[in-house]
Amino acid sequence: MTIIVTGGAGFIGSNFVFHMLSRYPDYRVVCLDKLTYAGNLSTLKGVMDNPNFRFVKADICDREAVFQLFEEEKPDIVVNFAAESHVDRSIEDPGIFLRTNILGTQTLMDACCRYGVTRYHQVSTDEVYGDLPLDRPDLFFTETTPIHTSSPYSASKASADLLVLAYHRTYGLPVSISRCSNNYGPYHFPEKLIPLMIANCLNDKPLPVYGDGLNVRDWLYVEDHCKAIDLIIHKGRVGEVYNIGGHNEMRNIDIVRLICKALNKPESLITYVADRKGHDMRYAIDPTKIHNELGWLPETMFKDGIVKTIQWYLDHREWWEEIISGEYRNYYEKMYTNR
Ligand code: NAD
Ligand code: TDX
Repeated sequence: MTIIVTGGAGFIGSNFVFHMLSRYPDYRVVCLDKLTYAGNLSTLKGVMDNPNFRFVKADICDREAVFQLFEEEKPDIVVNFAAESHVDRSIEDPGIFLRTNILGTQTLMDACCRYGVTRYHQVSTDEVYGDLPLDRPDLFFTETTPIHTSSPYSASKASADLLVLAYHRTYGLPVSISRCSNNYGPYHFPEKLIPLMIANCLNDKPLPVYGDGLNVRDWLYVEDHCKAIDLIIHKGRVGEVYNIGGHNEMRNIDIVRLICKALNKPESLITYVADRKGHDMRYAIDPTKIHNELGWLPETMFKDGIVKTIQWYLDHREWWEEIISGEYRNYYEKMYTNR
């Protein structure tokens, strides 16, 4: 069995590569990644010498490179994690999001059609459903909730989802889609809420909370997401969408306070800054379908996962310090100075 994992040098993709190599010692795992600002080869150093692993630097929009790789590897399964993934960057510069997230998906699926891939899996997001109001805790996203996007990022992911379903209907490509809630865990890029707050706390820097900090996200430990995708690509029904989430809703401000407490830093570091444009209020996934059909349930409770995650950032300072000392500094200044 050969699996191509795109975006495997990023946060969730790398965790998925580790999961697959250890769970299926007889599988070949090929990572295709452009190594954008969000991709890190150092993340994959522990598997580079594994004979079942191959890394290829390429853009999923580069037809020639993608078709060449499919010709060489004849993959059985393709799992597409490759994407521009940060909402704030999509607000500043939507173009690259449309290119990678939509046209890149098309290129991969064209190659899947040509080479008879038996499963194309699209890693999507709960953000395609838009947001829920804070005063309706009884409401959750199901797979039939209408698509209703807020940011260029979520619009690009929703467009890709529609294209994936169209390739299934029109060309008979055996596809599946998963829509997951917010992930956290090792190798999460420091531009995102949890790692940003951990890194800033450790450097005694202000903790920039958007708006009033009352927005709610539904957090899932990254390994649980990887296990869910593993189940879907092996046992999930073709042509179906599966929501993934662990009923773990938290307000942003409560996460930031928890991180301060865990690192023994004063809450006076918290700084309220201008809100994100179009900021979604609440995400909440109903994971009944994947539970009933595939028996998936999250295994890591947030109280344990966040302790493990904070410890990981303490133990891997060199990984994130290298990132935040490079080009990332310009990004941080642009996004946060005088905000
Ligand atoms: P990430 O930004 O950490 O990693 C993205 C990876 O894709 C990087 O390695 C990058 O180099 C690569 N990449 C970007 N453009 C590429 C291109 N044109 N060609 C090849 N590689 C390219 O992202 P992540 O947080 O790991 O998210 C992975 C996927 O999961 C995305 O599709 C995202 O939409 C989805 N998702 C993320 C979350 C979350 O909480 N992080 C939740 C639900 C869904
Ligand atoms: O500095 C910050 N301050 C702040 O208050 C940052 C970076 C974020 N926030 C808020 C915005 C959100 O309400 O924290 C919340 C989480 O923000 P992000 O980490 O940027 O994640 P989010 O916008 O929820 O999107 C994430 O989950 C869905 C991923 O980045 C997406 O790729 C995924 O699809």
